[in-house]
Amino acid sequence: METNTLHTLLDVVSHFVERNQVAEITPLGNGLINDTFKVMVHGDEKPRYVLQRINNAVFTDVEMLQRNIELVTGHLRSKGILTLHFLTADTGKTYIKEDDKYWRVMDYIPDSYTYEAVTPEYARCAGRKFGEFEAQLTDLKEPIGEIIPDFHNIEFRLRQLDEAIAANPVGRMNDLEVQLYVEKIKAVADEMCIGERLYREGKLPKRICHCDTKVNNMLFDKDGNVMCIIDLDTIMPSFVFSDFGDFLRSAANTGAEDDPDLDNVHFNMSIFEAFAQGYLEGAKSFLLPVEIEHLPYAAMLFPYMQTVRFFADYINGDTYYKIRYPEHNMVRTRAQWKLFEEAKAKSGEMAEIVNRFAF
Ligand code: GN1
Ligand code: MG
Repeated sequence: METNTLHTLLDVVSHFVERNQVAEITPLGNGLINDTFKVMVHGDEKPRYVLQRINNAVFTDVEMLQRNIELVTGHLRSKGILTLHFLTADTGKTYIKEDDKYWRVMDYIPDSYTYEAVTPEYARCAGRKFGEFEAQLTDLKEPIGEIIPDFHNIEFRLRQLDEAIAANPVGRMNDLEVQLYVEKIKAVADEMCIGERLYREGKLPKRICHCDTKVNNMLFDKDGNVMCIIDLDTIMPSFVFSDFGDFLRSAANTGAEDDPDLDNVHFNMSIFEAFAQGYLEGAKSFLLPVEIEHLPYAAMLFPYMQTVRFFADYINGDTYYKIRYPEHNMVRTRAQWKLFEEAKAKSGEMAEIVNRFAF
């Protein structure tokens, strides 16, 4: 928090709320991109607002970012669905720019909880909610901008990896283990690009998706019901595989995303089964057979894509993801690869489960 002193944070917040209302501002959550804080107001026991510094190296078009979010939240709200609400600043916009930094403030949703791991029961509920979320956005008339172009395009991510390998800016390609991972990743690259091929052939549509359905991007109430889907920055047109795959990448992993002990990392089929059941219920009104058939592929694709992304960042010298120690991105790479291999081994079983619930 070095650059975000309390004084700066107070200055920023005062563009959105009365400065002398604010009692305390402290860090919140563990996202890898934006910096997030909770804001306490005098006389309240629970936080009132969430303050966020938008990472504009990642989200370069903040105007489009907030426009997308306002369109989506407005649409959901008009259907009576609980969603994030952003405060309008004294500039008339839902964000401010100060010293080349971008900030926004949203209402804190009280009595809500986030988890890094869930039970099958919670996963079923999350699946239904993400399926419904996509269904609720199918009739959004205004176009949503592609806030990070090619965000979940695995062909693009593989090209970025190739560029990192060729540039080798910090010499990490000299390591034997790194070279081995390059080989392993390339050996399955072709089969992992089937989604993009189907899209080019006109067989697979894009939908408005959340594109960051990590388990910690949902708020649950104390009984395990999903209250609200959060972290709406990456909402954009994508294959439904994004939302299905990224939830399982985080929730079906019995270990941590960056688990240094690979014996902890397994793909939990009970979570897959429960999530698939919930998701198919929530999304059945619009899903095409080609989307349903490829859900097991989605469960493999996301650990694979995350391996490629963490690995490219490692080779690039850690310029994208926040890291806590020098080898962090390599540790993440190993853990995501292990998860990918397990998911791949279980894809037949996944297909049987999907068929059971879908047809
Ligand atoms: C980032 O911001 P956060 O931590 O929710 C990333 C996701 C990755 C994830 C890996 C904009 O999400 O795509 O899957 O880290 N978001 C962006 O944990 O790159
Ligand atoms: Mg997040």
